[in-house]
Amino acid sequence: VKPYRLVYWPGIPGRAEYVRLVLEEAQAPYVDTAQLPESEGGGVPAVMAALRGELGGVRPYAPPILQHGATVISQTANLCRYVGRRHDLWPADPALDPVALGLQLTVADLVKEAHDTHHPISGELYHEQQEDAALEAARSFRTKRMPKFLRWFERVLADNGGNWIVGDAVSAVDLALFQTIEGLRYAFPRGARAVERETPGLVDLHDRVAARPNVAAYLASDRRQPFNEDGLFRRYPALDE
Ligand SMILES: N[C@@H](CCC(=O)N[C@@H](CS)C(=O)NCC(=O)O)C(=O)O
Repeated sequence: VKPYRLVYWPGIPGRAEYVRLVLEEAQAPYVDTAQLPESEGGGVPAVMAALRGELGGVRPYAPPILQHGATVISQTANLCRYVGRRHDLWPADPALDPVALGLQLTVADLVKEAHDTHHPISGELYHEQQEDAALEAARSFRTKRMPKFLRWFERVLADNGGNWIVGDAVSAVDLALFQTIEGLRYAFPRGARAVERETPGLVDLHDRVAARPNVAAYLASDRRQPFNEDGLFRRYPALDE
């Protein structure tokens, strides 16, 4: 297997974490520029170089970015599918490919809405410049949007037999649901627990993903970065009240 190179901001798990989980579950060889010193081609300069188009191909709009041989691609869901397909972490049935992609993109929608609770006006402003709007956005997210998304995933999981969200085996989409639940629990400890009472199937899926040997080994390693207040999922207690 050609090694993968994942290009992402250092210091936060962020959206790259969705791709890392697929690479780790697959035991695929990869370099993570977020963990690499600048002197070895990592760090912020690696992201900036990729955004300038220096990896070749179409210059990416935003990280995470994946380089694999001559292939240079962006968009988290696209990366998860790309790696997943090469390592049996994506449904092999061609009819299920667009179905899985639809689910993976819906995870991305949920993640974007979770992110936008702390940046409801603009990603170009600091959170501290939009705190009042954030309170409002978070209330709506916790009470309406997050429950709507999670109840829907719960239904889809049940409709598929309860084991995996799509197809008959674990896929990148299951890993993404695991990571999203982790993030929601971090950002909204009270809000997430309240919804989880209604989504026992998703909680069970989360636990079964966490217990997979490759995932468990990754979670216990220093490659797994903790959530923090610079990332996608942030814990601002006021937003969970
Ligand atoms: N839809 C894209 C969003 C990518 C994205 O927003 N990346 C963030 C970091 S997680 C970023 O650096 N964005 C810069 C920007 O949007 O200007 C994806 O899912 O990959």
